[in-house]
Amino acid sequence: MLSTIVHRPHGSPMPVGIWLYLPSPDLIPSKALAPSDKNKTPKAELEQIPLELAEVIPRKNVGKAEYMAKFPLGHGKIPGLEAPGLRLTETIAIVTAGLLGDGSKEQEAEVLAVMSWANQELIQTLALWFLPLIPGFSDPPPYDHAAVEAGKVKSQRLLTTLETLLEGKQWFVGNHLTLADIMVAVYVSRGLEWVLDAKWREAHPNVMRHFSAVAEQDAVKKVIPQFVLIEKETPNVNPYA
Ligand SMILES: N[C@@H](CCC(=O)N[C@@H](CS)C(=O)NCC(=O)O)C(=O)O
Repeated sequence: MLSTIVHRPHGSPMPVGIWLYLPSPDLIPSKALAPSDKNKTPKAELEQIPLELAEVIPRKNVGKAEYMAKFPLGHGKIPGLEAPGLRLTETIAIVTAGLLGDGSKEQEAEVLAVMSWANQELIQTLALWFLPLIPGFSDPPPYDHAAVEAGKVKSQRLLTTLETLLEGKQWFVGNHLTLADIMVAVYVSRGLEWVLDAKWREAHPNVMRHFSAVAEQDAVKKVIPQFVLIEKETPNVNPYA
């Protein structure tokens, strides 16, 4: 299983006693972290990295003050990683920290490119669409009907690109699962939970084939046994009105 990930040539295992600050189990996809294995993420599972997860939901004021004091650069956005002598925010830094083994520079660069696109473009754009429609936050993001519509249009454009890129391809880079696949699939899952409904899924077979292939990996299933897929797109209505 370890060989399916592109590794850093000079990496070393992360020491024990790592805390990864993630959203609460009542937010998907982290929801699934709770019942099966509270102390893992798919990447940690694949790489046998011991982790302890701390729940933080800044928008619900859960652990927010402590989190912000520990990770000022994060400005209340998760994730954050704490290890002996190390406090990190920024997803790309966190998921690439502690990778082991060897891997070609070319593939590593390709994996990083997809991860950066997923992290900076895909999830941030998708969030413009679905985040303001999520009920139950004590500190919700501002709702603006036109901004949500614009986020939807922009998301659809990115997802069309994803659909095209995945035509005839099982994995993003090379012939194996990499962190790029996990990251894209987990970010797509945020959309699937709230806005990418049954009709959308039918129209995007390549994205869904890729998503299912990642979701069916043992290491992913162990941490996220069940992704939540919405049947009907959450309408663009202020849930706090
Ligand atoms: N640049 C940061 C962005 C992190 C980020 O956007 N986190 C999202 C969750 S995936 C978040 O905390 N969103 C809550 C919000 O926007 O209020 C990174 O790469 O880690």
